[in-house]
Amino acid sequence: MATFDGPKLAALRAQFQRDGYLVLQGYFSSARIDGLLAEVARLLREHPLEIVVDSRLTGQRAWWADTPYRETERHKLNDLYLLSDMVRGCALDEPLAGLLAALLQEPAVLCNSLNLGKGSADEPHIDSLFMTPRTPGALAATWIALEDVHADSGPLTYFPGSHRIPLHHFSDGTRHAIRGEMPVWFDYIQRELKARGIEEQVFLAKKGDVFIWHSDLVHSGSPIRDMRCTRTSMVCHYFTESDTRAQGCDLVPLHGGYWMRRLAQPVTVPPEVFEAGRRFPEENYLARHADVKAAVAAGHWPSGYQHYKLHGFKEGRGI
Ligand SMILES: O=C(O)CCC(=O)C(=O)O
Ligand SMILES: [Fe+2]
Repeated sequence: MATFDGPKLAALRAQFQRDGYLVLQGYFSSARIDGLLAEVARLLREHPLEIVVDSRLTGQRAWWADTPYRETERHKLNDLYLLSDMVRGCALDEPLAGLLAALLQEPAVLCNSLNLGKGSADEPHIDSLFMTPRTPGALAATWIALEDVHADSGPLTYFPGSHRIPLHHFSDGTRHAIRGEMPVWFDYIQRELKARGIEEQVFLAKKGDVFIWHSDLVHSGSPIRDMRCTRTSMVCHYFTESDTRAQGCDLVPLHGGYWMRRLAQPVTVPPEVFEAGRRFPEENYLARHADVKAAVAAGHWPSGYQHYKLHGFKEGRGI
């Protein structure tokens, strides 16, 4: 098992500050990764109505039970960490959690996980555009290779040192992406990368390698040249303890860090689905919509489900 003593941690931190990323070769053993893959398969079998999936083919978000084209593996399985001790145990593996704390300069809070069966083909971006930390820079990501990466599978790419490019501000004054303004961000970043002579690097990972990147490091899932190639991986994001406490998040301690206990991403499905015998997740719906919860408590609605059926679905409220 990898361990990081004081001098090693300091050296890794200096490297991360300079380059915006770290590679931990062979951090996880092959057996550990096999255990994680078996756990993912088990979760899909046992929790098809809890796992929220973004399909790369249809652009739709749905529960695994309702995900079309499952066999293509072109989807992101969101937040398996919410359901699994083993996933949390890998994302906050003890030495890794210590390293993340050294990089973030305070305990790391695991706040999402994504499991991919294929390359993401994500355009170059920085994660702080979409998961904008309260404190600039207070976000890190880990990327775990669950198999050896083939050059044609759409490997992860990154731009060393690009995290030092000053952050772009959108027209509302924030650092959070506005979809229609992304071409402006893209032009800005291309210009800055060119001016600094920063070139794209391809990460041809081996099973068990871990890549850690900074909140503002430019990276991408390169185009997939051979659609038959899988590229099984797990990505996790971490905010800091002080930022998440300031936002009132529910934090559960693990290995010197925390994982954020929260609801899964919201999904909308036609209410008829629940007439056919599927259980409506009443508690989640009420927890997500305080106004409905209050209306049910006051007797204005018999249940959250009745509200969803008559209004919530049409209003686009998530379950
Ligand atoms: O695995 C990849 O291709 C990149 C995923 C990514 O950029 C992310 O989850 O932030
Ligand atoms: Fe990303």
